[in-house]
Amino acid sequence: MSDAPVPTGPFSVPTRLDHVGIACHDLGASIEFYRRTYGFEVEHEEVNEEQGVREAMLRVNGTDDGGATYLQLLEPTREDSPVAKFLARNGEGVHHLAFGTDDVAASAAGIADRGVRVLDAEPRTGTAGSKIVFLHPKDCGGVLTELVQSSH
Ligand code: V0V
Ligand code: CO
Repeated sequence: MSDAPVPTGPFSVPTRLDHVGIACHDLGASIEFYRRTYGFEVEHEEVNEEQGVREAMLRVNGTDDGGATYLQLLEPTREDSPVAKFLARNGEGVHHLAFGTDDVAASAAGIADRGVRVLDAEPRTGTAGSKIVFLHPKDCGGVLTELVQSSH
């Protein structure tokens, strides 16, 4: 066991699992799989040109901070995008985890202080106007990790 303190503050710690990002070749087919198999419905769909994805958010459950937990289905819009690269290497599957926080910049700064590389110097625009940053998977046990602050 490490002697390092468990982070409880003063930085803004993530409070929930916001979404699991899943890379797929065909967004429509993937949406249909989750609808048919589990009954999950699309709450929001958009194209994010900066990230090179067409994506759908499927609500799984609400959370006690008033947020929710989603599956985020991701289809690449261009060959040089992170999701296209991931699909070429691994095929379809889990691409990232996203933790929800009330203050993404403060959370990222606190996590950077703990020696984890934050890939975005400034938060970028995520789904439905949210603010997002990514943490390097090599510093997170092989898990590409996102921090997200929702717009509402
Ligand atoms: C790459 N690697 C991963 C990974 N992608 N490991 C775990 N999970 C992933 N998803 C590993 C890869 O196997 C290599 O390991 C190493 O990282 C370098 O990967 P690379 O693809 O060759 O190189 P990079 O450095 O060009 O790209 C990797 C990173 C990139 C993670 C830096 O994908 C990135 O910046 N991702 C953040 C943006 C993103 O993913 N956007 C799409 C979701 P070895 O072979 O060296 O061991 S957009 C989204 O979620 C939105 C909009 C939202 O939530 O609202
Ligand atoms: Co995401």
